[in-house]
Amino acid sequence: MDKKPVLVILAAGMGSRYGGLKQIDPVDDYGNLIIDFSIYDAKEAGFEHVIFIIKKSIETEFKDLIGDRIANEMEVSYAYQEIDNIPENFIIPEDRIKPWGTGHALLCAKSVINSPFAVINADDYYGKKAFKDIFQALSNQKDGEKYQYVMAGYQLSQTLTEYGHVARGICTLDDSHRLRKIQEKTSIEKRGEAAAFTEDDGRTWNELSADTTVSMNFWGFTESILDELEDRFEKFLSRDLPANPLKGEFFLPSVVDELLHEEKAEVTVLPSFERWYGVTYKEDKEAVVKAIHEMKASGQYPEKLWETLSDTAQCARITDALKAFQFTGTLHRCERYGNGHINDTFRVDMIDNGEEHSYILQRINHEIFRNPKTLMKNITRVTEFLRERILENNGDPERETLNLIPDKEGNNYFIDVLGNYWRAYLFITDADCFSQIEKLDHFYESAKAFGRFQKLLSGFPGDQLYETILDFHNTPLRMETLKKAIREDICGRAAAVENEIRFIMERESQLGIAMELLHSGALPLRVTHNDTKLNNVMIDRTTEKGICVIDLDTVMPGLSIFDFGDAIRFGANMAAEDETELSKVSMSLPLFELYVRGFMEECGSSLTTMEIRMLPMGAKLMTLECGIRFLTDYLQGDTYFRIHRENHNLDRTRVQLALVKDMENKWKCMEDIVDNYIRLNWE
Ligand code: ADP
Ligand code: GN1
Ligand code: MG
Repeated sequence: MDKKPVLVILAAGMGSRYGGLKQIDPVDDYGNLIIDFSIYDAKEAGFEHVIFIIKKSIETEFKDLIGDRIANEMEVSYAYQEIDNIPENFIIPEDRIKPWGTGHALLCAKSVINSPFAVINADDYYGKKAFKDIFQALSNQKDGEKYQYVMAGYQLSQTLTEYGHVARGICTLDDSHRLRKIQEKTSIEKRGEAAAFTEDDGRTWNELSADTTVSMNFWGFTESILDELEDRFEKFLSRDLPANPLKGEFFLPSVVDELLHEEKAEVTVLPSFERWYGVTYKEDKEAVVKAIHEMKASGQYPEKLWETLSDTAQCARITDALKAFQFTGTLHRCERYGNGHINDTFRVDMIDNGEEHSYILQRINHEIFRNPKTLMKNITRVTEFLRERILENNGDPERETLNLIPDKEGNNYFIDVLGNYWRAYLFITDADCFSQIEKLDHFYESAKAFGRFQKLLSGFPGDQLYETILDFHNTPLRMETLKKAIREDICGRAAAVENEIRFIMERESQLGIAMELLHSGALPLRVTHNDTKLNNVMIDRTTEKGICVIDLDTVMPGLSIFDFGDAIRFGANMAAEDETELSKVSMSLPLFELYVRGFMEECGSSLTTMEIRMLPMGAKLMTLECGIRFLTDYLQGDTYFRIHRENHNLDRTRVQLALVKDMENKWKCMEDIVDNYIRLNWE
């Protein structure tokens, strides 16, 4: 049986003060909450298992925002505090909504606790020392004649706020640091260096000295407390509740106090002189953020805290972003959207006078796009240019190109307090994005859309575009990065991917073909999309035409064969980009032919014969390059492409390489398709 001390976190009331967990403000630039710092300290002190006590109603949100991320670091279990979780012979008073209190919360975790355990509140910052002391005490403690418990004792002056009153457990100690009694005072105010409390709404005040020991609800118990809680909760329900049926609470410290009076328990107080931090009042937040910042600067915490930072944590400021943009109406729904590997994308639905207005809200991945402001300049220019062309062709610019929504200050992006960049677009309704071909025609239509995109942008001055990612499709350079990742092998994964590395190395001499033709002038530099996956084009549900090319982050000077090639890599593959059954991977020649036709019909007349002849090579190079990039990311610890499972980037690599192999087998046919097309249509 697990007898190592575990950490129990009272989190059932978390977020209730803010109207939801997502509204809790992070306390650093990485979206971490106070609870993250407590868990970090607990892990450092030796705890390996956390039990969260939460309400069922917040379960999904809790796991999303906190639990799943912590599960990467510690063993995580859950217990649920519900108001109807009371002994059978009792009836919940009518109109009772208030939970039954901290004693009841802990009781709800009885079945999952089977070792000594520490208890903390989710919202309080306790400091490293308290975790170390409590863990050590629990590791050595056993009940004797009396139950042996511990408590972290804080100095009252270290736990007050400037901004209002607080509730604290006032402790009386004996000479050997044992707790004699603990009394909850709910209205304590700071008075200079000391404090005072009132129990009659401020008519009279009783002074408290600065060094009074107080409890912040950080306890260390043996399992014995759980039986005591069970027993006493029944007594509370029958004896105390009738006097206050709607508000009466069963408090953990009161139970400890009773046990002390009955001389059943001994509580050793472990003194902490550290400062407590919490956000009782919104004005407290600034001090917490500052303290965390300073503790990071002095090396007490690493910058990022956790290695794996959840997307949700990164997006913790979405509420600010939602308020920042000029959306019409009031918020109805906001949820994660799409299958992009790079940005955090949300669909936002607003309601105005019964009418729905939908938008796409994106947090730009600024780790990848290092200069989001210039990126947004590109997108603004490109969409304005396309808008004019679409109007000239009597099209509908609201559906045929992306439409940026400005923020309330008129900017095309919004920067939140964590330094995240957000942008918003009109949501293109009644259209779909496909991750795999469902209908042949859709692929043809996507080819036409990307071909048209290329043609429409042919008049766009390429020198006005910033390179949002340098050397994006410089395949030989991508190869150098892979070699570096193999040499450094920071995750120790290289040995296991020898076959994949060999496959790529065997083709190294081919990687520079396109770059050489560019440098010799044989292939012209154009304005291209550079990320022509099928799911970066929207297909109209009614007309089934490729209506709008999206994901404009990489619109830059580039090669037309790359736009063609990347689309083949993704859309002409009979398997998904991350298929694990490699026998399903194959490049469909009919799909290849279809794409050649659609692409050429739209932009063929503006391509040179050399460009057209090199289309198959574009497909092969883009597939190899993508395999190189996925493998590099796998070796470097999956920091670039968003992954959804273990070895995801390795699975993606293997698909790309299998596809390259299949293209090599079909090479002659691919060239024939293109040659035939030239012969029939151009000669
Ligand atoms: P990423 O760079 O992460 O791929 P995208 O800009 O491609 O981000 O957006 C991700 C997904 O969001 C797209 O594949 C598409 O499904 C959806 N999406 C993006 N923009 C729009 C839009 N304006 N209207 C409807 N859906 C969109
Ligand atoms: C990324 O952003 P998204 O998911 O459409 C990547 C492409 C890769 C593709 C592989 C900016 O595209 O270059 O080919 O994943 N985009 C960026 O699926 O790196
Ligand atoms: Mg995309």
